[in-house]
Amino acid sequence: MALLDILHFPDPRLRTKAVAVREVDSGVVKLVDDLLETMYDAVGIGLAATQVNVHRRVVVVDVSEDHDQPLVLINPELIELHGVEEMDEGCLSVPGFYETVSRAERIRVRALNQQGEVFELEAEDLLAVCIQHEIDHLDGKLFVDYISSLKRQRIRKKLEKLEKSRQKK
Ligand code: K1U
Ligand code: ZN
Repeated sequence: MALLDILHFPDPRLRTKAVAVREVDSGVVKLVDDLLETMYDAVGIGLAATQVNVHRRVVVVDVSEDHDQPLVLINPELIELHGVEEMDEGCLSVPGFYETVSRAERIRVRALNQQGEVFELEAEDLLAVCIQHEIDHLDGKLFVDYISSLKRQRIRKKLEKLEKSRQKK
């Protein structure tokens, strides 16, 4: 397993649309393991392959308190959306910023698991929000796209400044 570098907003690579996985081969299994290791190390509840500059439709999620219930979604598709819920979201690619976003409160998602088998899952609340957030990453979308352009610009400037000061070190 390996720890992968997470891209930060406004890196344009985060805007890449990921391509579907054709076969869950050993490369995809390794990617899943590396995503899980990277997500747990960064203390996140989700991570999409896009965030580590791999443009394949693979995400991992774990919203359990003990970080022991990993969920792997390969080629995830939202097949049902119900209700609306507002929740504060963060993102490992937008470190240090949290904003309120409106999303579906309950969803049904279809995906492949790490064994390449199709499954469907119903989710609500934080799990539903997290899955929608991760699928957005695969489509090159970030939670900051749902907030005002003024707020987004402020976040962009702060993260650019931080990145410049990191590069000087
Ligand atoms: O995609 C990511 O960058 C992961 C992101 C997922 C997410 C968080 C909150 C709402 C929707 C999606 C994170 O995990 S950021 C870290 C974070 O917000 C968090 C960490 C532990 C518990 C609760 C939230
Ligand atoms: Zn994110």
